[in-house]
Amino acid sequence: MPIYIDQGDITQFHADAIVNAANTSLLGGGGVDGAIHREAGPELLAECRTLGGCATGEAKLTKGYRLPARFVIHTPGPVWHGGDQNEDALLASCYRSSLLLADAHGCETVAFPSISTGAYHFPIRRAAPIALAALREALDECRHVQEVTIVCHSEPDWAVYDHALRALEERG
Ligand code: AR6
Repeated sequence: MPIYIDQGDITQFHADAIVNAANTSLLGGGGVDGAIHREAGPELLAECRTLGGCATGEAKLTKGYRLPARFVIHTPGPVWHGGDQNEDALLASCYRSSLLLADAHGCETVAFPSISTGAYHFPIRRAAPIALAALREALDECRHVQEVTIVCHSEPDWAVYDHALRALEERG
């Protein structure tokens, strides 16, 4: 399965597209969103201002400006409200929408952060298998994407995704 788990700073990752765990305004914020805007430079915010925001679970694409990545795909993840507010389906939709949008722009390599598991408090042990299953399913529909990497910021987060990937591979 062409899905890999890495640890580091996604802003430094060399891929055709990196995904941003954004908010619905698409006008920047903290966490990985703040880091991506800082590294990309002010042109990124200028382009984001033209997009008119984005619904939770959907995705919009911009250029990557000063980032190594050619494109940034912005997707607002669900805020965790306890699990009965459609959070699982919305999270899966973030991964699916982002991957299909990257594919529609001819991307071969795409990197994701762990969407919603920071400021939005989605429990990471629940998020990881949802993310991986959604990516695996969407990969079947891709014409261009050949490699997807989830770039975890911390070692404990990396371990959660690595474990979830092994479990998915073992189940086949
Ligand atoms: N590279 C990779 N992962 C990172 C990086 C980085 N440079 N920095 C943080 N992370 P969060 P959310 C990880 O809070 O939960 C923003 O203000 C972080 O450790 O960035 O979807 C937006 O504007 C965590 O595992 O995103 C929204 O308002 C993961 O990225 C809100 O936060 C996601 O944490 C979105 O919250």
